[in-house]
Amino acid sequence: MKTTLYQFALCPFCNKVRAGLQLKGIPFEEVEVSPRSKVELPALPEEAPKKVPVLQVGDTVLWDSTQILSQLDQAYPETLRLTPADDATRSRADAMEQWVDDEFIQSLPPVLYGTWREAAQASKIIAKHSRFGAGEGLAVKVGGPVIMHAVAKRILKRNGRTDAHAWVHENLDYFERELGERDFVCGDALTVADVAMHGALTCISPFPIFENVQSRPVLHAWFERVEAMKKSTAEA
Ligand SMILES: N[C@@H](CCC(=O)N[C@@H](CS)C(=O)NCC(=O)O)C(=O)O
Repeated sequence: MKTTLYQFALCPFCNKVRAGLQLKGIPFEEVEVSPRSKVELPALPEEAPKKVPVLQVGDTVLWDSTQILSQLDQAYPETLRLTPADDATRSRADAMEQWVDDEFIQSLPPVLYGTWREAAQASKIIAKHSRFGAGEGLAVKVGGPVIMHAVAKRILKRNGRTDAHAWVHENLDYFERELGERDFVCGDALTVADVAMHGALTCISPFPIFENVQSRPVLHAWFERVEAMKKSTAEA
């Protein structure tokens, strides 16, 4: 069945779905969506927000990263299962996936573009990876830092935070504590919780903050473990 992922290259939710597809060994095509017009998106039902990721499997259009991952287990039952079968493990995996989506991903923009220097650097990285038209790309490089800086400040304020880096560090500490000495968040088997965190971290890998991930032995070892699984699925 032809499978197409409609995405923004640097969207954490899209990276989550991409990681899920790769870990399951499902071949797929990627379509980079224009951030403003989103003209590349297939026709969506009325109830679906005009957001990425969108996944088209044959004639079926799926949206929302969490929904997509759980539907993939049903659509491709013969591939690696990402949603645990037993209720207790399932609820832990779901809770951690939600923590990544609602808390961890929220804390990223302020470290990616909280200072003017970070915002200027981030806008160049974003313009390079995104499908902006020539004029739009230039506008992102020039005007982007101002908008990004304002967004970062607003997110910090809304969450009652003043120090963006301390917030992300607290979140990385929390994830490492939850991982403990396990190979994966829920134990020996990889679940949607690992896929969500791996996607979010892949998305920040082009940015300087990623050095903090690599300098944490526990987190780094876990990240590489998931990477290795992706590679071995691709080679199989
Ligand atoms: N809950 C959704 C969130 C998706 C989302 O917020 N996507 C953003 C990109 S990171 C988007 O498409 N934004 C474009 C817009 O809101 O116009 C999911 O998990 O897929």
